[in-house]
Amino acid sequence: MTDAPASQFTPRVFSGIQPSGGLTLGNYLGALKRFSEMQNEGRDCIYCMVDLHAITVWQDPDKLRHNTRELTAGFIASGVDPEKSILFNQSAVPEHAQLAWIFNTVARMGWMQRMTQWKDKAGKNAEKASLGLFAYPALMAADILVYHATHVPVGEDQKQHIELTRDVAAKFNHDYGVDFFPMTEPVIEGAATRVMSLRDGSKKMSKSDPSDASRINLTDDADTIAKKIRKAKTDPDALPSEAKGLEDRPEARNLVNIYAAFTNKTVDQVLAEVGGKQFGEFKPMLADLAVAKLSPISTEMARLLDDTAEIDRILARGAEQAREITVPILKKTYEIVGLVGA
Ligand code: AQP
Repeated sequence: MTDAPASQFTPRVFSGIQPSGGLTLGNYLGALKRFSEMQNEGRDCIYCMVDLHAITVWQDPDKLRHNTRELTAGFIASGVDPEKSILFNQSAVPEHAQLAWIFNTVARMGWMQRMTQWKDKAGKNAEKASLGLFAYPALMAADILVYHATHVPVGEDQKQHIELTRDVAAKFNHDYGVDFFPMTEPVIEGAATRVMSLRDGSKKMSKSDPSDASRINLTDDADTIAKKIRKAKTDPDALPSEAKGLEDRPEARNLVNIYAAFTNKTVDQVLAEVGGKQFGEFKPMLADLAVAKLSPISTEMARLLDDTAEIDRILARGAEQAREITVPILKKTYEIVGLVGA
């Protein structure tokens, strides 16, 4: 009665993105592009602006409001259709935080201390980090399990948090002698599950990196995108003709992965086309491709952001739809735990 396989549950996809800054190419290729593909495969999809996660590090309130609406516009402009998927912000569905409290009592301190994102973000200053940042993975487990979600599309960096979500579900099921929460499966697919910084091939591209040159923002104009790619760190060698030749060349591998993800090709297929080329020739090809793929998204985001009232309406409707699922699951959880009056 501990490991309720995802296959016993109605298939349901859940994922989220923090409104902690502007969207990056990493968020697009690692998450958003996959989100709209899964929706178009006819799956039952729920996507969330995880604003409660964002405030685990300081956010200026006005910027947080703006970023939440901009992120919503980014989802829609990337192909997530609010008529097909449920789209909302986390704080508007209180069951996420309520279930997270229960999971705070299930998860163990040692589990949280082992999370690499906690170690990276709290760094040497763990004493000064917020309690919320430490408990972040328990809230993430609640985000997923309050829908009994069976599949979570994420980038490689979130794999450890999904494993922790499975640990929380298994311990809850075991402690209370039930098969209530599923063993959610991560979906980590494609050539760009870990897009790296353009300035340092060993670091993830991130919206909160202090260097703007390290990332491509979805709101960057064509000239800025081309300039950032032209200036991306590389090595002096020509591109190899097989993926094996990219081992120990993290910056070269990153640019080829990005090209492959945009064209839905494998790295070997891309290298069969561009192997032997110098970066002086490959970078303009990549820049043209990135501009062609991202410009329509940034134009559509700007158009959507002209009408914030409409964005707020979409979020409010999504929250109502989400609560049709979360209210009964939280009620049942309270009953299992023995909380009176649920
Ligand atoms: N560089 C990346 N490559 C592939 N996927 C990525 N994701 C983020 N960066 C990359 C995926 O995007 C989704 C949303 O991530 P998030 O915003 O909730 O948090 P994050 O992973 O911490 O992203 P950032 O950009 O690094 O945000 P900050 O700087 O605020 O911490 C996830 O599926 C993630 O895997």
